[in-house]
Amino acid sequence: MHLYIAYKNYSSWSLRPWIALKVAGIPFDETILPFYHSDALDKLGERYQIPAKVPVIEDQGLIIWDSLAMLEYVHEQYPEKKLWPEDLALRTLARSAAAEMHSSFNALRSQHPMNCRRHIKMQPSPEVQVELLRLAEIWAHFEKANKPAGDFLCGHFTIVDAMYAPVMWRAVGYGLEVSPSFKKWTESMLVLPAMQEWLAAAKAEEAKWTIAQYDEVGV
Ligand SMILES: N[C@@H](CCC(=O)N[C@@H](CS)C(=O)NCC(=O)O)C(=O)O
Repeated sequence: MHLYIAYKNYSSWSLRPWIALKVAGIPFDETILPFYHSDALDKLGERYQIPAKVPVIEDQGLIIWDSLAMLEYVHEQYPEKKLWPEDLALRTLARSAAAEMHSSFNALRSQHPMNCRRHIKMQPSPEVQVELLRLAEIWAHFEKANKPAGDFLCGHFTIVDAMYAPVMWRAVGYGLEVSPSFKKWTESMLVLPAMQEWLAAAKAEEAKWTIAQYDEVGV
C-alpha cells in the first residue's frame, strides 16, 4: 500500500489515513508531495486523472483519492483491525460523525488551519463558536453511547478518531474550548506514539517547508 500525503505540519486531510494506518499497524510506504513547493502533486493528478489533492492511496492497482473512501477501503482490506466498531448502533453513530466531519465544519477548517508546530490563543469567531458547540454535542452522543471502555470515541481507536484527528490539533493549537470529554479525548490522541511520530516529522519539516499564510493566522 502506498500513501501519498503532503506536509505533516499543515495537511489535515493527510493525517487521517496516515494515523489510522499507523495506529492499526498496517504496513505502508509514503511519499510527501509538498504542493506549494513542487508540481509533483499536479503530475500525480494528471497521471491518474484525479484532482491534484492529497491524500491518495495506490494499492493492488487501485487508486483511492478521498480520505473517507480510503479509510473504508482499509477497513475492508483489514477487517481484523476493527477500524469500525462491531456494534451496529455504535458503528452507525461513528459513521455519521465521520461523514459529518467530512462535509461540515467549514468555519473551523478555514479560520483555524491545522498547524502542528504552532500554539497561539485565538478567540473563536461566532461561526466557529457554533461549530465548537456542535463538536460538544457530538462528543455527548459518544459519551451516552453503549460502548466498551477505552480512551477513544468508540472505546478503542477507530476511523471516527482518525477523521477528527486534525480537530485535535486545531483545538490544542488555537486554545479552543469544547467540553471536558472532548478535552480528555484530545489528551489521549496527543499521546499516541503515532501522533508523536507525526509531530516530530512536522517539526523537522520546518527547515525546508513553511507556508506563511498559515503561520500568520491570528497575528
Ligand atoms: N475530499 C478530499 C479533500 C482533499 C483535500 O482538499 N486536500 C488538500 C490537502 S490539505 C489538498 O490536497 N490541497 C492541495 C491544493 O489545493 O492544491 C479528501 O477527503 O481527501
